[in-house]
Amino acid sequence: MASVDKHQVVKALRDMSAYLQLKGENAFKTRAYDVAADRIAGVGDDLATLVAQKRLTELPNIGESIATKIAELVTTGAMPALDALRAEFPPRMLELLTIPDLGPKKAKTLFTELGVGSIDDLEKACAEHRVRALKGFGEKTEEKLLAGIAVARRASQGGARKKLADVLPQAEAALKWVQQAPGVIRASLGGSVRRLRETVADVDLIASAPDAAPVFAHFEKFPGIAEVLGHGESKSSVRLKEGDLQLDLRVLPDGDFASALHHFTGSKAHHIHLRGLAQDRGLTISEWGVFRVGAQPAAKPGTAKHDGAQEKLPIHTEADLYRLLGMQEIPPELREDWGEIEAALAQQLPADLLRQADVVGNVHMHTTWSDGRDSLLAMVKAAQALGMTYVTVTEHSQTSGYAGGLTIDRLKAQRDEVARVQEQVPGVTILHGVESDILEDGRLDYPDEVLATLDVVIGSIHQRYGLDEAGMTRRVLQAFDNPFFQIWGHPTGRLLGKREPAPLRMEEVLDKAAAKGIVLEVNGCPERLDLSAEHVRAALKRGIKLSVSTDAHSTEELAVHLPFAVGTARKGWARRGDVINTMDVKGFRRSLRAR
Ligand code: DGT
Ligand code: CA
Ligand code: ZN
Repeated sequence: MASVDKHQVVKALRDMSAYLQLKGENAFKTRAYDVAADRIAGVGDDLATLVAQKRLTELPNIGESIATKIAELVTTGAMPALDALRAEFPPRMLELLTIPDLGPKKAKTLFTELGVGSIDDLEKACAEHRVRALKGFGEKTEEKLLAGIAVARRASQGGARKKLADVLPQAEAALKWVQQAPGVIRASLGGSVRRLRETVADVDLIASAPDAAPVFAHFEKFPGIAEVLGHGESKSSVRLKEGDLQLDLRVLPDGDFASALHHFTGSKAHHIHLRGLAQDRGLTISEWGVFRVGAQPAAKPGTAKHDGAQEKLPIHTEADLYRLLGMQEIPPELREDWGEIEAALAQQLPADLLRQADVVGNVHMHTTWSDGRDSLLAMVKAAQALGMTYVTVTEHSQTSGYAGGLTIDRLKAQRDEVARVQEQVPGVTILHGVESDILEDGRLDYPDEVLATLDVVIGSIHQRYGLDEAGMTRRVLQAFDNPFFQIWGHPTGRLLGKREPAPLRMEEVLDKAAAKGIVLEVNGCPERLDLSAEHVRAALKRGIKLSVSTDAHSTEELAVHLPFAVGTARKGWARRGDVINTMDVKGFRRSLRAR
């Protein structure tokens, strides 16, 4: 029997669907393959056994025809129907479908009209302006495709990095599981997840126990594991079914825990810088611990691993390690070599880095008045349950008709609802605001006399993302001139893995925001995380104030989004005093630009 694993079967079924779509087959037929792929991906039993016992069709959504093809692949290593389809197109045809916004119909046209059969071909065709000449395509499409190519390339190079929010729940569940393993003394997440990077490649876990074997045995029974990828003396790697996520667990004696945790937390750049400093002090830091370099390098046998290093120094906590180097302990989120090492040496790390408990006001939320899922009353009560003392209700504005944006009359009518709910929930101050579109010419979406009636005005871009850098920059600068513009919502408009940040001359825009007293939002919606941590840093250097916003469209999102806003702000070095919704409602209102 050919050794074909479930993964290959799933991929073959997905490819079948993609090729059939390229050929213009009807949606029922192509969807059947996708549904089958999902089904196979979730099968717990051994596929070869299912095939041998001819029980594939017992699975829901798997019919005779698809079952036969799967059986062929599993038993012979080939799926003739797929090979036939593949032969009709250039070998790299399917990579075109990894470009955002490029569906099978358009890909087919590009192929038949221009002979485009790969991402490289498409790039060339765009550069030579051959794409815009096609019917249904244009100059804008060409630009979009070029941007999409960049996204697709980055995704494939990074092995498709995953959004932090998609990974964190699984990572935390795995950590809990490991903590329950026999003999475990300490356990922690490490790597990019612990550093709260916005995207991550995999999950690193570190645990200490007197004996690693029983910990690994327990770990490898974690529900949801698709396969064990590898298993060594101190490391086990598994792949989860959900999201194809890889988990790496390291288990060490407790004496090595802190230095290993430090090592596997990273970042690489932080380590490299730190190791240079250590060397100057006669120390070496490695995966194995911290060592004082001896007078006679590499003299003793059995120490070859740490060339010339002899005395192993006791490190019980990460703070011990930093103390040895004469530094403040650096919080994991800051370990990117963005200047944190210099600051820690000078004892000048931000002392009051923002914490979630500091946040007392919920900024930016939507209710059933626009595209939110829950009523104002439900949202306010939920915010109160989370410890908020005030909220800003900020629906979409009239231009965003697709999102239930409010006409002037509806906006006025909402005042009554705000007053009613305020009576019902006196403990939470409700500020009535709006999330106004920034129109293409930089105007806001309501006349000044309407904006003047509101407590809070957030300005956001929701449409016309196609402007070039000059146009987009002009648009935002213009908007800042409106005296009613107070908070800049999800500033770059990026959607992780889907839409690039709007092209902006950010330095110039931040300078003007600082001069005008505009507050910048750190939007905690997991697809956005906008501002990014890097931009938070750049804004803070100019003295700009921030709002950590939930942009919640439901009561659940109030709770789920806040930690991501806080984490992103922290990663950008935001202190409590930099964030206006850590203040009480009076302080919050005073921090908004006066008009
Ligand atoms: P990721 O997985 O790409 O989202 O990012 P990380 O930072 O989690 O990277 P990963 O999983 O490859 O490795 C975890 C940590 O282990 C990393 O942050 C630092 C440490 N590490 C791994 N490889 C190296 C290396 O070659 N040199 C040094 N100094 N540290 C390394
Ligand atoms: Ca990692
Ligand atoms: Zn918005």
